[in-house]
Amino acid sequence: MSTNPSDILDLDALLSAEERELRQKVGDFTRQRIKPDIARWYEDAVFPLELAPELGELGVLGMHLEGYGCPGRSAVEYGLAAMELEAGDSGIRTFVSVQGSLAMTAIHTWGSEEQKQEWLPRMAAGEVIGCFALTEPTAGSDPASMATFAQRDGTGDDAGWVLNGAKRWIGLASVAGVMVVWAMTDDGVHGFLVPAGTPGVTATPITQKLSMRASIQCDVVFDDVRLGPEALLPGARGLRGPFTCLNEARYGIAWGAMGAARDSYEAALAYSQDRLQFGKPLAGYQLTQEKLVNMLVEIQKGTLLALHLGRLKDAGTIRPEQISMGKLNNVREAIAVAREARSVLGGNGITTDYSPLRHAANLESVRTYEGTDEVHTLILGRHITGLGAFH
Ligand code: TGC
Repeated sequence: MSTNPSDILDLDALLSAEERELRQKVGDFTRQRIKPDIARWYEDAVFPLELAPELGELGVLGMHLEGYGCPGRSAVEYGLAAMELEAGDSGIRTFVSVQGSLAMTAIHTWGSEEQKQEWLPRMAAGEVIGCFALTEPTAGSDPASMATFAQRDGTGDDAGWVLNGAKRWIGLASVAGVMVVWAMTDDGVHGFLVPAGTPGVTATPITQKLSMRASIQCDVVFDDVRLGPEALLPGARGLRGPFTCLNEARYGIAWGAMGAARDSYEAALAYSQDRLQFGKPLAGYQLTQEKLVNMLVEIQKGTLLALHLGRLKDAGTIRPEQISMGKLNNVREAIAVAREARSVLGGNGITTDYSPLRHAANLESVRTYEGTDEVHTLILGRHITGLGAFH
């Protein structure tokens, strides 16, 4: 039986010794390398770039991918790592997701042998940062309406491409060594690898953010960007290309959100046991206990859901609507937990001395990217009714 009184369902017993060891290792990293500085990074709106090679060393970049220097760990281990990192901050887990689940997965799944050899080992080591450019200023939930266009630059097999358009909210774009860019062509949507420094590409960080401040999201413009034929991801055709990568990232979020929720709960529990009001600890009041219990119930249920999805993923049977349920539920509940935790902290909860309001603000982004609550609701609605209600 778990010795942790907050593990009421004894979820620890559902993990193997190897999984618990991985969780401990990534949790230690979060406690030693993220938590001591995260408030300052958040206030200063700084993404700690120096963590990239350390995260590579930790083995969490492209950790579920096989070969090419990638760690080849299980889906459950990847999920546990996402949960531990997001207990530090959603911005750090987002970096790991964009790098591994999106950019590296795109290259691993759809790239040529040369593209995999060129980029994946250095990305797994955190020496090269990748980004994933799908969303546009006017195409968020509806990527099929993207306007970014890649035109053939000549004819024949050695013809390259000319890329024009704009992308928005692209994580890590201004520090990326390689961009995975999804663009419309005369033959439908295709993916392209655009190395840093390619003429005609500009990436500008979006600075007016009240969420994800220890992270970078950019506007990216492609102005007559000339690419060779080798830039094309040969395996990807149509929106199935990017959506396959989004499945990976959405899965990781279902776990990660529970890390932010757990950290918020733990902050509220500790504070309530310490803080005296009207002569006794806050934790001794019925209203506080109800809040703590409600938080814990959702965290345990959400973690169990994430673990179930992980086991399905490792068995190779997971379906997109199952991932949608995990992402929708766990982010929605994590925000509620973080906000409730903030209320236990009273006025002190609005400072960066405590994590819950920072987590709640971050989770506003998490519930918006990789498919909004509304998109995942409608994916589930279509699944149960057979009727698409997107438009
Ligand atoms: P539909 O047009 O029917 O399908 C297009 C093609 O895609 C396939 N497909 C999937 N394949 C794999 N996994 C999935 N989950 C898939 N969903 C669809 C589908 O089979 C079809 O393939 P094919 O070969 O027949 O052409 O599209 P739909 O009606 O299923 O989708 C509608 C909707 C609204 C659900 C979809 O457009 C959607 O999911 N929209 C949300 C887009 C989204 O999540 N955007 C997030 C942007 S990326 C991001 O946020 C990264 S942020 C990280 C950072 O950079 O910081």
